[in-house]
Amino acid sequence: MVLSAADKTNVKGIIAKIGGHCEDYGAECLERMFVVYPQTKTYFPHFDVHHGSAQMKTHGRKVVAALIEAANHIDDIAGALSKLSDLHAHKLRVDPVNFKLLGQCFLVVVGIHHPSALTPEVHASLDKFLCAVATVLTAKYR
Ligand code: HEG
Repeated sequence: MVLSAADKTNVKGIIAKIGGHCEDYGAECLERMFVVYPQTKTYFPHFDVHHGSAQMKTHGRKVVAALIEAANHIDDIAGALSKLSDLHAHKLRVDPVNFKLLGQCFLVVVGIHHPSALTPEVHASLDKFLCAVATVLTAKYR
């Protein structure tokens, strides 16, 4: 997954709009993932997955904060998410297909809140970035 210079600029631009909304966007993204793809709930048996739950807000904020961290280190995503990569590979063992699902939900949330910013070009760059993050988080599985 090679991000061009234009991709990096696009990702940084759209991510800059998300910084102040980690919790809201994160919780919304998780809620969509659990409703649209209920199989993803199997990884969260210990969570209250209802709209507005404290766990959804806390976890949503963590996920979006990690995406911002990755965008801030876009030339070394593997380094920036190294610990998270260990966690997902060795402890959580989330099937890689689920990253695509979370990514789709994140794109929808960004599109709803920033419709004019999510041009087709920015959409494409953000999609590539989310794929790059997913690759990093599933890289240590074997
Ligand atoms: Mg993962 C924990 C980020 C995809 C299931 N995830 C975490 C944590 C972060 C994170 C920051 C907290 C780590 C910690 O407490 O130290 N996750 C993250 C990103 C992405 C992702 C950035 C993809 C973009 N995660 C993902 C997917 C699933 C999943 C697709 C399952 C469908 N994550 C998962 C679970 C936990 C984390 C079950 C532990 C939650 C908990 O018990 O608090």
